[in-house]
Amino acid sequence: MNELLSIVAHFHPQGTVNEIRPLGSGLINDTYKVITAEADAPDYVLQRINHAIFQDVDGLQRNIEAVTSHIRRKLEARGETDIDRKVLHFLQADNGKTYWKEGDAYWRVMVFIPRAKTYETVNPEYSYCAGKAFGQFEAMLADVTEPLVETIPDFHNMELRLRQLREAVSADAAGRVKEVSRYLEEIERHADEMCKAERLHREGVLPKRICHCDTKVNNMMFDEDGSVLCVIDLDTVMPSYVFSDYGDFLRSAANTGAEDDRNLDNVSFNMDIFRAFTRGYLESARSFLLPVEVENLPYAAALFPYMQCVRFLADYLNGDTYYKIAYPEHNLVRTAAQFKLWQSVEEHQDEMRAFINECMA
Ligand code: GN1
Ligand code: MG
Repeated sequence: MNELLSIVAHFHPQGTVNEIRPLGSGLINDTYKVITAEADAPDYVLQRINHAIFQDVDGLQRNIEAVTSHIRRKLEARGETDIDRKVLHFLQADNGKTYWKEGDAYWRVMVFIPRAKTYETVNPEYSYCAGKAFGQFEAMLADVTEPLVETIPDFHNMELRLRQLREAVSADAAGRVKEVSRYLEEIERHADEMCKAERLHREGVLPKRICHCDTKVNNMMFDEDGSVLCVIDLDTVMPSYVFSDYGDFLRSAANTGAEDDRNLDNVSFNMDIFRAFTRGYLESARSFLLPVEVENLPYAAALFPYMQCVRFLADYLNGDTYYKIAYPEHNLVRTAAQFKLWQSVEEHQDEMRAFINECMA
């Protein structure tokens, strides 16, 4: 607590800090809530940025500042109210930056958004709102002029993720390859078709746009009435295919089970969530989406559980060096659950295509 307090002090929050306690369920950064004593002083969120993963912290924070100030200007121009609950606000530290380096750790502080909720699961009504919100998020960011860095280069590049898996298989650092052959075979059988986005991009037909790239359902803040306040966890905001935001939301929200469900009978693709989210997303994004982007949304829905399966499996084979785990076989359980979800998504390809055509008609 004392160490955390002295870090927070570099950001000069309003009020007196009463308590600092762990917050959220992210797999990458360490997050705390900073609670102040006075009723009129805001609470804050303190985060240690995982700079083993985000190696260019300065570039990362410059991205976030560009994006949040851009959104703030748009909301002001639109005459929105309650703007401080609709876009994140990062405090400046003594060094004039929105992060502070202490020893070899990097920290940042943002204002805590009061009376907002996050969910691990959502109903169709909330999914519709989420779809609209992500479409609007992408639309608002279409005219950012500052060049953004890729905070993790090639983050959602399926070819790279497969290469990393193959390297993990060859190294077999944890001696686990023998346990996972059934996953490896099935992944390899579909590898080419899953790398379609990279091919379309090389052919010059699929653009990169500024996307959020971590649209898990728990990265959205909802207001008490179910409307979306804002999206959080902006570390991965960078140029990518729109498939990223569309696919990763469905991967998390349309899973009838948990991301790491041990009971695979719980895991399947929920078409009601799919329909509601897609309807919302297309309403706000159809004005800028190209036909190639719309046509490939069912592919995107399959791509993300597939990619996440590949990433969890690679981490399992590497001996759990990337994702936080709660028990030794956690990454294998996650792999199995994402694998099952991917298979379930594949069964719905035709139905998804028909629904999207209906929405676009
Ligand atoms: C990580 O930070 P968090 O927990 O929201 C990961 C995502 C994965 C997700 C899987 C930088 O997100 O890409 O989809 O876990 N973020 C990074 O739950 O790798
Ligand atoms: Mg998160």
